[in-house]
Amino acid sequence: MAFVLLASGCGGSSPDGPPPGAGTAGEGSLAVVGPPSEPPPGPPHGGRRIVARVVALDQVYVYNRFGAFNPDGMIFALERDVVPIDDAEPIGPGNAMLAPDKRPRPLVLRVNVGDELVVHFKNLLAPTVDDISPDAEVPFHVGGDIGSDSTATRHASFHVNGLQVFDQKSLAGNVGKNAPALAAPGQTRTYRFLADREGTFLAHSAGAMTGGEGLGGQIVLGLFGAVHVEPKNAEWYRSQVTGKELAAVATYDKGPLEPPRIDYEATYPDGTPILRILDDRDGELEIVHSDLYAIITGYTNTEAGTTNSKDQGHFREMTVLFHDELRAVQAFPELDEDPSLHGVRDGFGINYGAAGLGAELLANRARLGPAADCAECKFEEFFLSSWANGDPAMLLSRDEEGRALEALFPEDPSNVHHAYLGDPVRIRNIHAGPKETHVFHLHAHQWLESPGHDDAMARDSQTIGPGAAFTYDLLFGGAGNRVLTPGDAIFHCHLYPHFAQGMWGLLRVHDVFENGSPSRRLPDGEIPSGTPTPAVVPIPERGMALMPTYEPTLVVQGNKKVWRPA
Ligand SMILES: [Cu+2]
Repeated sequence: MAFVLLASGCGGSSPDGPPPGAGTAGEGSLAVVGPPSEPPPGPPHGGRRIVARVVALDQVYVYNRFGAFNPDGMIFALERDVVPIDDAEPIGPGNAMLAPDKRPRPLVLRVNVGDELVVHFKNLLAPTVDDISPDAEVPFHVGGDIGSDSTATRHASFHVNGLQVFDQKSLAGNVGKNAPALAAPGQTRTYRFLADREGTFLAHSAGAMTGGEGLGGQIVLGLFGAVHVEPKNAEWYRSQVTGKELAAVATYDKGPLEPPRIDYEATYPDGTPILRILDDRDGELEIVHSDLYAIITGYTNTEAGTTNSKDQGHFREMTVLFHDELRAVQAFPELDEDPSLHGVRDGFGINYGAAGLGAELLANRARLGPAADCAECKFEEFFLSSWANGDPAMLLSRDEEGRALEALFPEDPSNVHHAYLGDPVRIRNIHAGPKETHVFHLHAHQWLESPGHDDAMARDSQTIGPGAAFTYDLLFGGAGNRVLTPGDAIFHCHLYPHFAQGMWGLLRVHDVFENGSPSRRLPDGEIPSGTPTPAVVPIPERGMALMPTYEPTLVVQGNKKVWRPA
C-alpha cells in the first residue's frame, strides 16, 4: 500500500520553485529547526488560504469501557490541543500528550473547494522508542511488561492521499531520489495542498510505511486522519458539544420550555470560537477544532449532493474512519490466550474505538461490568446494541477498585453519531487500515451510489478497501429516512468477524432538543447517574426539535395556563 499511496498523489507541480515552508534538518537529524517560513503571500490560485498547526505524538488510547487499549498509540492532533506530560518541561518530542479533556480521535481538517490548505506539521514523537514516557505507555490499571510495538522509525509526516500538492515536498514522503520531506522528532515541515474537488481524503504519516501489526507501520498505530473538502463558500460549525458549551451559546428568550436561540459566532474569553471551526483572527484563517462531527452550511452549490442536501444548503457531517489490525492489549487475557475467542476480541476499530463482543460476553458471564446482573443477556441482542452494555466504544473513569465513576468526554463519549430527525446527513467514510476490505453498512437509511446523479442506484452498503474514501449523502430526508424514525440505526462492517471484533457504531436520531444537561443522561448498568448525551447543535435555518418533557408541565397558552402532557 505504501507505494500506491505515495504514487497516487504525485500530480503536483512546483510553480513557485523550492518549497517555501520545508524544514532544513536532513534525514536522520534530530536537530530542532525554527518556525517554518510562511508560504508566499496570496495563494496563486486566488482562493483562501486555510492554516492548520498539526503535531504527531505518542498517545495511549483506550478502545472501550472494558479497558482494551493501544499502548503504542501514535496520533495527529492540533498543536493547540496538546499539553506537556511533565509540565516542568516545555512541550517537545516525547513530552506531549493530548489535553485530558480531549478524547483521542483521528484528526479531521476541513477546507472548501478552491482553498489552499497549509499544514504546519511538527513531529513531537519521542526521539527513540525508549524515550516514550512510561507514564504514557501503561495506564494505571495494567501491570507487567506488555512490550512495545511502536515503530523504530521516529520520523513522521502528513501525507494526504489524493489532494493536489503545490510542490514535491508537500507529498510528505521519502521516496526514490526526491528530497526527503519527513519531519524528524522536533522538526517542523510545511505541506501545502490545493482542494480542487469536494470529497474526503485520507491523511496519514509516511514515516514508517510498513512493519508492526498487519504490516501497517505508523498508520496501524493511529497516525491517520481526514481532510474533508466542503462545497464552495460553506461555513463549518461544531455539531456535538458539552452541555456547558451549549449553555454558553444558548439564550432561552422564550423560557426554558422553548428552544433557545443559538449564537453560532460566540467565543471563549480568549477569542477562540466555541462552535465555529475556523478562526479568522489576525488576518489568518486557522482551523481550531478537529471534530469528527460538523454542521456544514451556507453554501449554494455542491458537486456531490443529492437533492437532499443540494437544495437545502446544509448538512450534518459525520466521519467514520475504519481501521483494522488493531494493536490492542485486551481487557481479558483469555481473549489473547484462548484461540477460540480470537474471533471476538477487540481487533477492528472505528475512530480509535472498538466494541468487540468478546469482552462484553466474558464480563457478563463473570458478573462484571454493566451487564453483571443481566440473566437474560445471552446472544446478539445484548452485545451489538446499547441495551445492556451502554453505547459502543464509550470510555469511563474508574476508581482504584475498578468501580465505574463516570463516562468521559461528554461531547464525544462513544461511537454514536448524533443528528436530529430530518437533518440532511453526509457520512465521510475512509478506510485507514492496512489490510482487510470492509463493507460499510448502515441500517434504515440509503444513499446514491453516484452522488449528484439522481438516477443512480440507491445503496445501504459500500465495499471499501485500504486508502479508499467515500461520501454517503443520505436520501429521503436524511436522518430518520422518509418514515421519520427516531432512535438508533446501527452501522457496521458487514463482514461478521469484523463486526464481532468491534467495527460498529450507531446513528442516533433525536426527535427532541438535546442540550447535554444531566437530565438527558441515559441509564447505565454501572453508573447510577447515567451516561451523557452530547448537546446536539441545531443546524441553522432549520426548524428546531421540540423540547423534551419527562413529566406533565404547566405552560402558558394565550392568557391561560395548561398542562402539557409528558
Ligand atoms: Cu470489515
